[in-house]
Amino acid sequence: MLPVKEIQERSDRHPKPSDIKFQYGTAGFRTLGKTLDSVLFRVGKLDGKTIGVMVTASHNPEPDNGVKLVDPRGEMLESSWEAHATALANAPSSVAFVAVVDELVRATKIDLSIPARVVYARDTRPTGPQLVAALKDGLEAIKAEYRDAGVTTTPVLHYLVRTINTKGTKDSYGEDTEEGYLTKISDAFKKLLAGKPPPPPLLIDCANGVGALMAERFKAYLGDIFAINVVNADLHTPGVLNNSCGADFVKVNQKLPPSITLQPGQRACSLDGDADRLMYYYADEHGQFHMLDGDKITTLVASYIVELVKASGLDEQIKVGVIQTAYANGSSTKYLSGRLPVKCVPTGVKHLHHAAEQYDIGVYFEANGHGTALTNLRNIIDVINQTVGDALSDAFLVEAVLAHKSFSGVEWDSMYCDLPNRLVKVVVSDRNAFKTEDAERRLVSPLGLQVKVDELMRKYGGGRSFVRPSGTEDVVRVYAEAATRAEADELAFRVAGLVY
Ligand code: NG1
Ligand code: ZN
Repeated sequence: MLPVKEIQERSDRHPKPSDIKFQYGTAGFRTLGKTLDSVLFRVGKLDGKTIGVMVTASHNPEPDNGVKLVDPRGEMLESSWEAHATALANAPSSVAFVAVVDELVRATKIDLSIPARVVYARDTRPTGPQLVAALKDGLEAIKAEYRDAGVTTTPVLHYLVRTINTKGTKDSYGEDTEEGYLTKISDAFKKLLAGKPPPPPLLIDCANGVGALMAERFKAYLGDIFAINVVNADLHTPGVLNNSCGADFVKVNQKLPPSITLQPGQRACSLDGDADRLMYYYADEHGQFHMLDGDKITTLVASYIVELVKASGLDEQIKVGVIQTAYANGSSTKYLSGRLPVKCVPTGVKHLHHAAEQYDIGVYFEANGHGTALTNLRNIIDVINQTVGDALSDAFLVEAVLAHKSFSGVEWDSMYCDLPNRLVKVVVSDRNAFKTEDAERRLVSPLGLQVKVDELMRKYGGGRSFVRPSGTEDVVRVYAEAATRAEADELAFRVAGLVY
């Protein structure tokens, strides 16, 4: 039996704002932190296994907040659950909410005698504690068992969900603690590096977010094999989170955060606000900044894995593949396509992850640095968080591969030359009017718009552009790349002009 009265009473304490319709987007529910209280109350899923709830808005500004739901394997929520979560979040009243819960229990044959189990965490946003309190209230209403993982990174939460669910089984993934996470990743990194000269010290920009806590803690586990220098680690000054620093700032502005100075030849990286995105860069001998984004990481890692597989004579047995989205730089797709299978899927880790599972080793990084490699090769498997993109473990993997290949940033960067590109946001009255096909590379609605985009593209030799609605912000995104910086900018702004 559902504890109807209890759920209804508690739900009344977290009313849904009547003017808002919540959408489960690319990576969960995301909006201004203060409007999300009712969503948090409502997301606690009813099931026997432990699921994760991460309260974060990732790379978005500090006043925003959101929820990412983590399935029992530690991966992103299965898409069939998104519809349920959306219905729960949008029920207009507590009575309607109970009805939706009731329907859900029936439709998914949930056994109410088994308590729901949830582990949750939050990043450092000021609205986090209030949202976690609403979540806790929701979990108590359905008599769930819960564990508060405190303030930690998204990848740590994914790790905890996976380890809790596999504890004591043959699939055990490690100790279900932060220490377990730190030990697993640092031990594997040390094994991967064995016999190689230690990498140069790495500067890590933590976006003034929760990644700083984990980066600091790694120091004690890495000993003297790898020195990390943590910067942008201010977790107290209001307004600094993701502000003029972090992975998204670097990717969008294609420049160094103003707070960082690099010596010629120095390599560094930036995380986002919940430490699941990674952006690398280096200064050349003239001190000039060069960005090494998710596509460059894919290329480095995938090529290295292909070499390993070939060297061990297993290329017939082990299928290696790369998954990209439409945002991957055209040069990276060209470079990779000549060497291994490359697939394009819609934006969002859930699509990438699923496609990567079709290979023995599947590598995916979104251009913005969100990604991982799914593999069965020991050591690599352990240094990479297998459940989700993990900026810190990805950085260790990059360093290990660079050490094996004796590459500096320059050699890595020269694997291919990025096509100049531009990403712009367009605010429209209704982003849901924009529908796409072909892994988001073409518009099917509004009717006739794609024809106009095609016409424009033809004017730019080697130009490519596409339009899609964002799943995390109330905007439409326009991407363009072309042979020169000026052409890429012009194409992007002309296509954006069509979208208004
Ligand atoms: P949307 O807002 O759907 O474009 C953005 C990123 C995704 C992904 C999600 C989740 C771009 C162009 N889009 O999605 O790649 O990382 O956020 O955080 O970078
Ligand atoms: Zn993130």
